[in-house]
Formats: sequence, C-alpha cells, structure tokens
Amino acid sequence: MIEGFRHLPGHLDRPAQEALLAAIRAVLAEAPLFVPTMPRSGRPFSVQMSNCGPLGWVSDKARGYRYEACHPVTGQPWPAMPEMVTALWWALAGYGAPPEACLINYYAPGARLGSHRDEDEADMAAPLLSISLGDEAVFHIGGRKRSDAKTRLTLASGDIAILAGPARLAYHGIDRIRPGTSDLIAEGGRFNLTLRRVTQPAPCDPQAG
Ligand code: MD6
Ligand code: FE
Repeated sequence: MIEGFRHLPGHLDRPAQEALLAAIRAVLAEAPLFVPTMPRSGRPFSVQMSNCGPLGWVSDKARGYRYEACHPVTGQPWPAMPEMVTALWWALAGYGAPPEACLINYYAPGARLGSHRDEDEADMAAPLLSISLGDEAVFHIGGRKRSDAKTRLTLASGDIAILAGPARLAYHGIDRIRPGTSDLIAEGGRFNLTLRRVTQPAPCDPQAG
C-alpha cells in the first residue's frame, strides 16, 4: 500500500452520519445533482455530482475538468460547506489552510468511477479527505503510475479516507457499490464527499498584523 494513505473505518457514528446526510440534502436542495460529461468524448459520468464551498469541481465536453465558483446548471454560487465537514478537515487533514471545495458524488446502483488521480488543484501539498455515506463501495488505490499494483478495500458508511504525501497523486477509483448494504439513505446508493484545497495559500506576511 502506498505511503500516505489512511483509512479510518467507522470514524462517524450513526448519529453523525445522519446529521451529515441531512446537511448534504440541504446543500442539494440548493445545488442539485448534475451529470458531468467527459472532456472531448462528451460521455456522461455514471456518478452524479454537486459541490459546496467557494469552489466546485465540474467537467464537460467543451471545457474539461476544472473548478468553478458557480453551479453549471443553476448558475448560482455553490452553497457554503456545512460546519461538520469543515470541522473534519481541521481535525484530520493536518493542513494549515481551509478546504475550498467539497465535491459530492452520488452513486446509484451500477455507478462506478474509473481510476484517476486528483490533479486539477494548484496546491498538491494539501491532502484529499473523503467521507463515505450509505452503501459500501469497492475502492482501489495504486501508485503514481496507472500500471502500479492496486490494493482493494471496502469504504463503508461513516468511513474516512485520506490521501496525503506520496498517496496524494496515487491512482484510485470505485469499482462498484454493493446495493442494499446500508439503510442510511432511504433511496439507496452512496454519497462520497471529497474535501480539497484548490489554490495555494498565500504565504504569511511577516510585516502584517
Ligand atoms: C469515492 N473517491 O470514494 C471516490 N479522491 O467515491 C475519490 O475519488 C477520492 O476517496 C480523492 C481522495 C479520496 C477519495
Ligand atoms: Fe478522487
């Protein structure tokens, strides 16, 4: 397993999972799930997405992967990141600047996410922190090269995964979800939140303050 990957099984207990799900539903009422498309091919993702925080990750055929301040369908700014989400970042990320984007992925049964590296961020020193809710997912993580050996593990409801250090640029993805393995989400399926720092924090100014 690549150095810098941390899996915290069951980090959120059931009441915390319920509170976080309610916060996500409130975000989605303002910023509904949309279906991103692949750069160039225009093929739709099987995962549906939304975001909260100052920036959101989007993708479409014409302009590819990028961060935007507004929702691609409503044109409105992304809703604020729930307090609970930011608190997890401060408790676990070990990084001195706040997260700027929280990508919300929703997997209905049959959805998957191909092997990828998260590399659209200018700040590669900050870790990526993910939180899973609902049905179990089969997650894989390899190394910096697509051909590197992969490890598979289950991400269950309440689990947190952190990609830091050498693992920050490791290939990873979701092979499939296991429908019916959680009763947290009434309609079934799985939410995954990934918290990201996008821009490089300004260096502190010794003349300031
Ligand atoms: C998912 N996760 O769990 C997909 N990315 O649905 C990711 O792509 C991911 O778990 C960066 C850091 C942690 C992750
Ligand atoms: Fe990722």
